[in-house]
Amino acid sequence: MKRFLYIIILLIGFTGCEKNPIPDPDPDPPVVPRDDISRYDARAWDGVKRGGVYYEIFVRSFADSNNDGIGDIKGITDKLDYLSELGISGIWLTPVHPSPSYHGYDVDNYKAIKSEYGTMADFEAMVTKARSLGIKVILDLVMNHTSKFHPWFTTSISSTDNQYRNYFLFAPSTDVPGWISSGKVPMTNSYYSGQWHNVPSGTTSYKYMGMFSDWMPDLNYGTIDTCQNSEPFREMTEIATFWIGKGVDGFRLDAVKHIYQSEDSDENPRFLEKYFNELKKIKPDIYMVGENLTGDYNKVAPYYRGLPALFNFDAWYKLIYVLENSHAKWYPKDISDMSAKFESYRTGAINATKLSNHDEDRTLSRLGNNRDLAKMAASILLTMSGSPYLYYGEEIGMMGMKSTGDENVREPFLWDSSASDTYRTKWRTPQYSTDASVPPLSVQKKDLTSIYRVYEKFIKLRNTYPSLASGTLTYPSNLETYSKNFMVFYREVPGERLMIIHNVSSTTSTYAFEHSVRNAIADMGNVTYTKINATSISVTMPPYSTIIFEL
Ligand SMILES: [Ca+2]
Ligand SMILES: [Ca+2]
Repeated sequence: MKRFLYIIILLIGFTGCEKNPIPDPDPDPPVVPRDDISRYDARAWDGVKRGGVYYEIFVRSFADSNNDGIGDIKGITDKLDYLSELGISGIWLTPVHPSPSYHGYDVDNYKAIKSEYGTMADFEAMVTKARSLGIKVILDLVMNHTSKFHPWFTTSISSTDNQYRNYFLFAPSTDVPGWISSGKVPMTNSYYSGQWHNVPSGTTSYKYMGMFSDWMPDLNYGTIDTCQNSEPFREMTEIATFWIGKGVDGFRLDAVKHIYQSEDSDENPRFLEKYFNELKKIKPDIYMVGENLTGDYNKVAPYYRGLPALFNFDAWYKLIYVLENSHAKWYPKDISDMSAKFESYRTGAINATKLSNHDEDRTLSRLGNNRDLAKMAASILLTMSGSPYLYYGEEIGMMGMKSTGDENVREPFLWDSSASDTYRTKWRTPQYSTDASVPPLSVQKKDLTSIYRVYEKFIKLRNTYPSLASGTLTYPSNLETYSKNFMVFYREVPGERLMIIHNVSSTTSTYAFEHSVRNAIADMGNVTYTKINATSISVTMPPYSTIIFEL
């Protein structure tokens, strides 16, 4: 840490009329393309996908291979080359199973592919190609509930003594609270009337529990001490084993804080621990990332007892604050504190960072359609520690707000201009991401100033430099002396140490410090720097810019 103390911070608002106190031998640097990665000497990427960047695919909206308007598995297969070139290490597919809903988070059959999405053979071919490209595949596993059309449920309601009755939670309509308070309903310790629904046929004098809605009956894993012996637990183990047999690398577990009713008790972490350990017997390197949707990382931390990775919604909410308020300097400390807390529950805890996902407003929309902020968000996400997840379409700045429906943040990916876009899905007419509002991927690939080029650049850097991919995160010890606009941190593995500086503000500033740097390896936003002497340097950072130095 001692080295940090040598940094002398001279953060001076530099608006053109103030004098830069540091002699600048090159006051008029040549104009270069704003996002030209070749300006600085980054190493060439060797093609190894070490960056650990995952890409969430909302299957229905991603790529349509057979022109029926609906995204499908073969469409994903056809676009794996694109994802590979982008440097994606793994893909997370939203549910691919038969389901009555367009989103699939209510499953009718966990061991099949929805016919609209293709066949099991299509799936196997997709996995084979992904593996050949070094891309991992994880599936969404919805363990809290099934669809109300799942045969387990339709059979369970038929009588009180059938073999599936205990798969779900029932109580007599006249006395649901009484049954809960007397402990006759496992997993549940309090009564919320909106979560109990009339059984539609058969045992109609009963109600069943459905946390989210009557379409999604909650599965019954029994008491936490015996859950591993329950039939649903055995079924879910068998289901995961089935997909592992198809070559998948792991699972994204939906709604893990709702499996047992109390989000804050140790029941869900204990349940997940049992489930994860059971599957490790089948696949020792199995990967699982859980969704515990909360704005408080302290509530997520205990879930690392059960799972190796959990999504960090709090990190995204804090980053929004950073970007909207140009208050950046503490963010590396926030992330470092979060990681330390997670590590206290699990050695090697994976901090699954993200911007928006399929349940949230799109990043660009959330940031007021400010493209500079969207680029800055990408640059910070992809240089920070953690295991970043990208939601499909973020890399081209797709837009969408949930206020009039979740579908608005799940719109068709724009591959090409509409006349020549053979893969564009058409199941829904987009409200936000239209030809008029979002340049398609084919256009953005050729545009040095596009949002896409920022994603491409920083994913490539993350794949090239092990320190960016998985290095330790540290930050200067004297953060209080820094301008709030700047985010400065270090990423390090043995033999490689990088210093990353982000200017999260609309003002050009000159950053002067005493530090020996070997060279700059990349920037965003036309950052220039001058070596004053062997141990000091001056950096001029335009608004919303980034520079990475090798130390
Ligand atoms: Ca299709
Ligand atoms: Ca539940």
